[in-house]
Amino acid sequence: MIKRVSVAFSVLVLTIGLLTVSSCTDIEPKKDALADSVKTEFLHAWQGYKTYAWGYDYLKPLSKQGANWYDSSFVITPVDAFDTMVLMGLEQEAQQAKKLIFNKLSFNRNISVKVFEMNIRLLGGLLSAYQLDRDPRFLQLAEDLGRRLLPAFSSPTGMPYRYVNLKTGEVSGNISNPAEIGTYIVEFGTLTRLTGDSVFYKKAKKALRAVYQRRSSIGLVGTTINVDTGAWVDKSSHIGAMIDSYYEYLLKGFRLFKDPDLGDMWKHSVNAANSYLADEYQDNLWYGRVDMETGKLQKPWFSALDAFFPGVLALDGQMDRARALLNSCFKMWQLQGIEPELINYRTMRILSPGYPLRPEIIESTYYMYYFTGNNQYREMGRTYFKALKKYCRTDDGYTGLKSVITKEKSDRMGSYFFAETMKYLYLLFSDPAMTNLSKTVFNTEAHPMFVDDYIERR
Ligand code: DMJ
Repeated sequence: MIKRVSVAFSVLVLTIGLLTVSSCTDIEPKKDALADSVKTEFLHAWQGYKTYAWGYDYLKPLSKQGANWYDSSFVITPVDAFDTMVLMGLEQEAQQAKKLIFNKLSFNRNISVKVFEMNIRLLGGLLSAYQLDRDPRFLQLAEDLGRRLLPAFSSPTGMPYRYVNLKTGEVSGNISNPAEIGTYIVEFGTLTRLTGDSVFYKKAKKALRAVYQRRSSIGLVGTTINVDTGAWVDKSSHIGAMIDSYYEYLLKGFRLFKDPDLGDMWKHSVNAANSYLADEYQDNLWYGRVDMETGKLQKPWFSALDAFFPGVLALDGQMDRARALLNSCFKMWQLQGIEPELINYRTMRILSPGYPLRPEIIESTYYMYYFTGNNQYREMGRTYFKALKKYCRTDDGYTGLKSVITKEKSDRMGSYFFAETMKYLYLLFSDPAMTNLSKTVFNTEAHPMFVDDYIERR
């Protein structure tokens, strides 16, 4: 039985899965020295946030000041960073973050927020924090937020509006997309498990299903949809921005809750994606942008966000595809020594040159290493880490790039750098037994949720 401690560092290895040793421990289980270097760099970034942005949503590392998403702060960086600190064993920093969260975070505010982002970063972060730390205030905040997001799901189709006012429940934004509609089941389902109130799971599942039911005759979904009428607005189909985590949550929802409906939806959806989006070009596997009705290729484009897909394929056991697609992603990274936002994979021309510290390629590399133990993936990780330090490190943290060609820096250290980029790098270099992916599901912001071990610990 797990003992409650101030911040549950000793709990962590138990919770994330050391007790139930992962399947790949016999392959290459050892921790790499780079895990400690990643931790050092995490601390460097956190120090920058503390010095210049304490209490704000995120740090602008070049102008050395904090900034918020809305008129006032939701302390998004500390919430996103907390479970990574726990994972890294940074007790003091986690205590600082925790104190700040409880001092500053409240949701009773007359602000219209983006439902998707509040869910993946804040609700996801608070739920993981609660499951790791057991301080009931994390769960109280999570439940309060969850209830304030519920009015978003009041559309005639059950698909959520994009924005909701946290105080009044007023909604807006009826042209949404599969990702912003279908990325709730992991967090809302966990909230149902922890509170016993089924409303969260039901709303999230209804929304996911509403997208799925509107798939085309060949099984694909489009980019934008009207949540009032259920009519598609943009019928371009792909695995990138605005669709990505819809796929991710079909599989992860199934793994977390063992709900066969989600498993069926995932199976049919991924089969359609593999049939119509996959594009083998000059011996490299990519996933392109096609018409959802005909499957006809519209744009041979691949984005940094699409690089989450090898990880999801690996989680589903589709290792050959996962391996091939990650190799393509790595080629994209190597074009300029760090990953551009968007390329044409047939010409290998860069269409959008920014790099906002994205984690997806690192996330997929972590999954591949976890499942194969092949050192090739740690080598990829070394390449990412070296490039991050070379191009994105500043005196006071890390920042994105405006252009991977010129390497000119932008001025933002988004909270997902702490939640995802550093966490997946750390996990990649840590003993794989630190996590047990048959017991743990990371939400799309890399906040861990646990399959079956937390109800009895409540
Ligand atoms: C994160 O906030 C989440 O991973 C989301 O699903 C999309 N991508 C960003 C980071 O790139």
